[in-house]
Amino acid sequence: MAVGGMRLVLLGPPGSGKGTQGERLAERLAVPTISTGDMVRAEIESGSDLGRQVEQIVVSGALVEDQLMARLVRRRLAEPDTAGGFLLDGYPRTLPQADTLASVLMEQGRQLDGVLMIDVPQDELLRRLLDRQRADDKEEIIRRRLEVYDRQTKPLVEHYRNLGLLREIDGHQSILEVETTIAGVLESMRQGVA
Ligand code: B4P
Repeated sequence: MAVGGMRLVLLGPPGSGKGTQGERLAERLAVPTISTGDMVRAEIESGSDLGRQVEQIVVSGALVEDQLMARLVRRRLAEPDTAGGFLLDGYPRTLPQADTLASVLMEQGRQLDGVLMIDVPQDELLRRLLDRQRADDKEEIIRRRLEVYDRQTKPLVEHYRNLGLLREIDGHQSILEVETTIAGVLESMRQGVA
């Protein structure tokens, strides 16, 4: 498996470092990052009707509906820059989204190489997100997002473990240490030992 051509998913609770590591990793692997959080925020910033609708969902701590995310991700994965691999940051976040992703990739004759699950204890997640102060980072909303993660996204861990794709990363380390851990995991995937 060529590291440069990898098709990866970054999975983890809000504040686990998906966005932070995604940027570093995409540069290292020379593949585009597809951050659905960034896509959603861009839609909101555009001031479109859709953006206004989506904003209410995001600031409530809930997830945007699966069908809308499916449209955005399907369109993005059809772009030619993803032909040499990609890093999905924040997608899928529900089991139906995982099914959509599998179908889109199957239609394109591709499949995932791995799912990197970044694990961080809940009190540390709260601390990081309270420090960040984004519009959806008020304590009450953060707690809701963590509950939504437990209910809707956590089942993906078992799903991808059963598919043999899951690679668990200890995210409760410095940003640099997490980056080094991920690099080690990717290297062992490349050598076919993980
Ligand atoms: P996201 O943008 O994906 O929100 P996030 O989970 O909070 O971001 P992330 O987890 O990447 O942040 P990071 O840890 O890097 O989504 C926002 C919203 O969009 C969602 O709530 C949802 O409504 C909607 N949405 C997105 N995708 C969707 C989908 N597929 N379906 C439905 N809805 C969707 O950063 C957090 C902080 O921690 C930063 O300040 C960072 O500096 C810090 N940090 C990171 N690593 C650290 C470390 N090792 N040590 C200390 N601090 C660290």
